[in-house]
Amino acid sequence: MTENLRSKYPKMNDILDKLTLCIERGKVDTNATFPSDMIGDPGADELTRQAITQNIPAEEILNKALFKAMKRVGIRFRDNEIFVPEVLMAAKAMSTAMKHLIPFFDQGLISKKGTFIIGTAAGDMHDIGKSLVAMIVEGGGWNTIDLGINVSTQKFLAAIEENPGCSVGISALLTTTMVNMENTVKEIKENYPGINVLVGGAPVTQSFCDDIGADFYSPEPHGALDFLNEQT
Ligand code: B12
Repeated sequence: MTENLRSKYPKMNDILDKLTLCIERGKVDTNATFPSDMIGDPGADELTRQAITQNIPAEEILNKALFKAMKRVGIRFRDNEIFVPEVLMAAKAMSTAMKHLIPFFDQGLISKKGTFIIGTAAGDMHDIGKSLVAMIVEGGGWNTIDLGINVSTQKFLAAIEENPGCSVGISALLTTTMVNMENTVKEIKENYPGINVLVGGAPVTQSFCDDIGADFYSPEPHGALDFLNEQT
């Protein structure tokens, strides 16, 4: 640990704790200038490589650092302690660390909890909230497929067909596209009754969720992750 980190976090002596902190704070690598109080410290990139070199099992790196950090990020975002830019930086650090773990997934040494497909309702170009949900859910250990914005019902159905047993998230930011969300939910429920459909976005409410027959509503991403984890 550098002097800088040691003085700030005197009890932090485990590499996984350091990695957790780097992801939570969005410290990508040594050269990163964000966050400013960690300039020059090793980041998620170096610490993940170091953990692998020290033969720490990939699953342990994932559970005790990456997922732990993103869980904290989700909770802090929910509680308004951090905001969109901090979540984006944490997600960047997380994906930097994940790149080193991909070979372990490929070898079947670690696995994801399930598949979560998410997209913004047809006609809706708003991206930010949907992407935050995707990042927090992915950071919670779910294989997350982001279909993007303006996603037609057909595209959702095709993705479900390709990923049996998945869960689906739909985001809408416009009152006009809430109607499209409703149609998509109906089609999904008619064709795949067992699939859980989560809905969200600024104009969406619990009563709207109930009315359209969706399974879960949350005003923030961590709620979605909790719901998905409860289903496993
Ligand atoms: C940024 C923005 C844009 C950007 C979008 C850029 C992008 N890459 O996303 C641009 C400029 C493109 C845009 C365009 C338009 N916009 Co706009 N936009 C906004 C704005 C300012 C912020 C939206 C946002 O990103 N919020 C931040 C994110 C983090 O919040 P969020 O999306 O709600 O997501 C959170 C939760 O809702 C939840 N969540 C979201 N999705 C999901 C999904 C699931 C499954 C779950 C569980 C949770 C969840 O988690 C997220 C994180 O906490 C809002 C105003 C506002 N303050 O909300 C207007 C707003 C949504 N826009 C509006 C309008 C009218 C438009 C336009 C029609 C404007 C125009 N005349 O062209 C177009 C529509 C284009 C289209 N067809 O979609 C209106 C909608 C009014 C309405 N009631 O329908 C708003 C409310 C502004 C206003 N007050 O008039 N917009």
